[in-house]
Amino acid sequence: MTFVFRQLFDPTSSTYSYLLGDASKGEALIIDPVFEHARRDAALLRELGLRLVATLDTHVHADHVTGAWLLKQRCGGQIALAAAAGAANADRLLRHGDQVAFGTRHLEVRGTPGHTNGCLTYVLDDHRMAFTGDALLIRGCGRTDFQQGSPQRLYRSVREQILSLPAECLLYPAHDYRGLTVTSVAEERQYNPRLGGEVNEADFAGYMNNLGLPHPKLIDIAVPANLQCGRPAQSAALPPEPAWAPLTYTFGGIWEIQPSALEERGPEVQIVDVREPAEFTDALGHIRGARLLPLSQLPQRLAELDRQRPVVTVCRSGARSAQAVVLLQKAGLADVANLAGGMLRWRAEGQSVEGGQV
Ligand SMILES: N[C@@H](CCC(=O)N[C@@H](CS)C(=O)NCC(=O)O)C(=O)O
Ligand SMILES: [Fe+2]
Repeated sequence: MTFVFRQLFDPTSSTYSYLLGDASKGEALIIDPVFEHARRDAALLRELGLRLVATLDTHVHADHVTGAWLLKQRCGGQIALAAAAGAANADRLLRHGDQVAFGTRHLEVRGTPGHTNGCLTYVLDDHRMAFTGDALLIRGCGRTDFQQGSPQRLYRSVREQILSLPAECLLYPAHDYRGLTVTSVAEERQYNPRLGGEVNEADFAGYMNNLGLPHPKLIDIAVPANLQCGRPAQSAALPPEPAWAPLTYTFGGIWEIQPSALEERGPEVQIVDVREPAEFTDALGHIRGARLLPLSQLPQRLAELDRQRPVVTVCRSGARSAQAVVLLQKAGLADVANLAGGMLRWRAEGQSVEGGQV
């Protein structure tokens, strides 16, 4: 068996990325990479001995930034997505009927607009697997209320291009919010409550026009970023990889550390909590050894930090502490990272605190 297949997950946006490879030729594609996971994905390619031929986005995502541009910088290969997506910085603009090769294998490109007008589904050459993006989700489908969405177009796309595949064809979506990982044409034909069974186009449109979902939290950042294929504005000066901890570079241009990685670092790291004094001792508590330095006082109190040791900034959700990272970087500190998700994620992951309530 020379076909390599890996399903990868981004817990922040519940996005799946997919690595497909032909080991006999050492070539791979990645579908829907996520910006913050470019390092993970590059490491996996290296470990599997695969060269990245291209990244393929299924559409211009509204909830996360694509890793296409960052992976190209790290691994080479082309950036590909739909011509109809209207994005800059792509190397290859795909249309219905195109093929994207990796080694001796290829994906067929099918236009499946409706969630956005640039949505594509990628079907493996033997029709055993298809990557549906948000056109078809497991027992669901992408919303149609922004980015030129249209329930009528989505209905036809799914019925004509996806549910027309062989019954046993496995369907891999761009997201699942409940922990399911894969479905099949047969299952979705029978059980998809929006698009399966006897549901007709008018039923579907009525359903979709009344979903009433809140907009994705990151839509105002993600859509413009993805229209650049994930190339940051400050891309000329991509920083070198810090060695002091396994950090993730965010599209906003700062380094983040996960709770478990911070816990492992121990006392060599200075933890700076930038919340207000009352928050430091409220129900969330604070991390053992953290020093309280409210964001508003940080510029005046820089001298209290040891410039020889790495600094991790913390707040409630990770937003104010991201500002603190920018401030400390501007002040010339070299090794600074933000605690991803702040105290909320720290607590959610079961890390211990001082002064809080269980
Ligand atoms: N809560 C999520 C948004 C979820 C969302 O709207 N997802 C889009 C795909 S980008 C969708 O089509 N969801 C369909 C559904 O949830 O039924 C966020 O804030 O990022
Ligand atoms: Fe989407």
